[in-house]
Amino acid sequence: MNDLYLLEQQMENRLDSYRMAHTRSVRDECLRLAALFGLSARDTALLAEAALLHDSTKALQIAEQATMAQILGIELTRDDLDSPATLHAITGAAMARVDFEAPVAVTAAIACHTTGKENMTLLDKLLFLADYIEPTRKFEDCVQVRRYFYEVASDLPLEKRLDATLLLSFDITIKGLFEECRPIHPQTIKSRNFLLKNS
Ligand code: DGI
Ligand code: FE
Ligand code: FE
Repeated sequence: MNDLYLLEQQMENRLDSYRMAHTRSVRDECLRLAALFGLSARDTALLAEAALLHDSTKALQIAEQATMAQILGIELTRDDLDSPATLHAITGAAMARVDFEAPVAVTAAIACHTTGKENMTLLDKLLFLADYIEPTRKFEDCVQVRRYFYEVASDLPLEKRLDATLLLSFDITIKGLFEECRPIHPQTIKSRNFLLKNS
């Protein structure tokens, strides 16, 4: 596990100020959620580490990310390449593993922070949610999901509240991509269907 203070400094050197502000805000949102869900000190630290590392490759060109994947022997599918906005989750997880020797719980959460996956762990879900609702995000979609989690669904049991919020976020993302005529990564659909069936 990385020292969180040192890791924050290292990310500061790699990210532009806009993405660093988002990254810090995801980390802070993760700490709030960790307290709400009663996470152990170790899980809280893992979640904070995932937050600091989650968008580390977001600024790289698609071609650079494809090359990075190739060098590391990671096979990108046609679907991954058709939805380039989702690539940074795959390459970010690889960067966390190779450059920072991050634990599996951290790399796994980073790998699914954009499309989700079936059977997400609590850490996966909390990073996903924090990334969507951190307070610097002002888009209407983010405002709606934040309001749902902290206000509309606040009386639901925690696990149910988390799953219902993730389901709403997938629906909103899918609807937005559809309306903008952009490809929808099949994993996003699978993640949404899994939650619909299992929550
Ligand atoms: O990296 P962030 O901006 O912090 O957030 P993110 O990792 O959730 O990425 C959001 C972007 O990813 C946004 O432009 C929408 C896009 N996205 C999410 N799911 C899909 C997707 N793009 C495609 N094409 N298909 C998806 O399923
Ligand atoms: Fe991201
Ligand atoms: Fe992010």
